[in-house]
Amino acid sequence: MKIFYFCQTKEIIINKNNIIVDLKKITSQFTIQGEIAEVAPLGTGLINDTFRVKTSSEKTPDYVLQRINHAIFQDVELLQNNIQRITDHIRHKLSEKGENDLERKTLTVIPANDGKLYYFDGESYWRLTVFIQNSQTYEQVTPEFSYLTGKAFGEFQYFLSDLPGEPLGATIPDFHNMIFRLQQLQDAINANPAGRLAKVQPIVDELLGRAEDMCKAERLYKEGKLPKRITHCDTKVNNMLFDENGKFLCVIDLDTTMPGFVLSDFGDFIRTAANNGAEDDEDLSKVNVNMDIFKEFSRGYIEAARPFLTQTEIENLPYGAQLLTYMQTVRFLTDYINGDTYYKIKSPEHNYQRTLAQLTLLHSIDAHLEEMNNWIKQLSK
Ligand code: GN1
Ligand code: MG
Repeated sequence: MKIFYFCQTKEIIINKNNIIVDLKKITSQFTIQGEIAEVAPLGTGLINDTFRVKTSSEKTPDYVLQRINHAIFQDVELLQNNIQRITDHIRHKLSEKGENDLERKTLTVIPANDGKLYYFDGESYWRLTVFIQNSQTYEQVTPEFSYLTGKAFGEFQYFLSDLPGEPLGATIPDFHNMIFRLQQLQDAINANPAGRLAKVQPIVDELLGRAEDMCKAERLYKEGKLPKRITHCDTKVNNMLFDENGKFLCVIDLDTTMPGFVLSDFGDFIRTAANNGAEDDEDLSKVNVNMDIFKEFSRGYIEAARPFLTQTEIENLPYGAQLLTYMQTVRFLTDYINGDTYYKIKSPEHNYQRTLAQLTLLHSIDAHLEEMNNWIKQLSK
């Protein structure tokens, strides 16, 4: 869902129905400490709208205010309950482990004044978390920190492997189901609502030609050979916080943490962090896989996740990198054919550019697949 908003001042936004939203007023609907000094846009997410709320004293925390994209996350109650359960459980696990920087190692959800985990202003759903002090996000990570990031991701999945209570509900049904994503592409092709199909026909043909191979994970699942576990499902490198020295702090953007394949998390990290170019790079010559990052990340990940991973999961990790890059290509292309109805775009051809960049990365992963498989084989000995 494309959201038409722009910042008029730092605190006021005009939303798609031309209604003025006062972000300070929205923030005051939550049980915050201190006086609100300023609200300003934060981050580069493609789905929700995110703001940093600064408070006037050093003694009170800053906050992260988000307008939840309700067209995409239709069950906000389920979404917010999931996040609360996940963060509570991770906090419990970290304290069991003797971790002392707990406030910076997991998100803290701030309830609204009525006790709910979100606030509904009559049109939009909002939520608030504590801004993690001295934290930063990166669009890329060095090989040195990839090892630690891999370990942290393995640990994230490990921590959540014994989440008590009901299984987590799916916040977006079929989110990483390749069969479903291909069906969406097929629907877009059939409807061709923006008249863009002819331009992308060669890409469509190439992607559809690989469809059967790319549905292998779903087949393995149906045959009982690949389990579903709780996975993050959006392990872009910019969904992680690092401290002032570049060391991993915690995983953020927990909206899509739900049952899925570990291949998704491994693959999406490689897709975003081990790309020498950007996700939407205009200069395709920069887009290729960084094998140092791949190697170090997998070393860390397998070290932490080995206790619970099956042989099939380990063997298919490089396939996961291919699959998630293919899936993202399909998703950007589908949105382009549909006339840009899902992802925020910065220019009319942005989804086309993203499609080309992801397809280029996919070709680079294809070319390195054997090397990746050999590396994983060696690590799992
Ligand atoms: C979206 O929230 P954000 O911008 O990190 C998307 C992911 C895609 C990603 C592509 C709910 O993530 O699935 O991989 O963009 N999230 C949703 O950059 O669709
Ligand atoms: Mg994000």
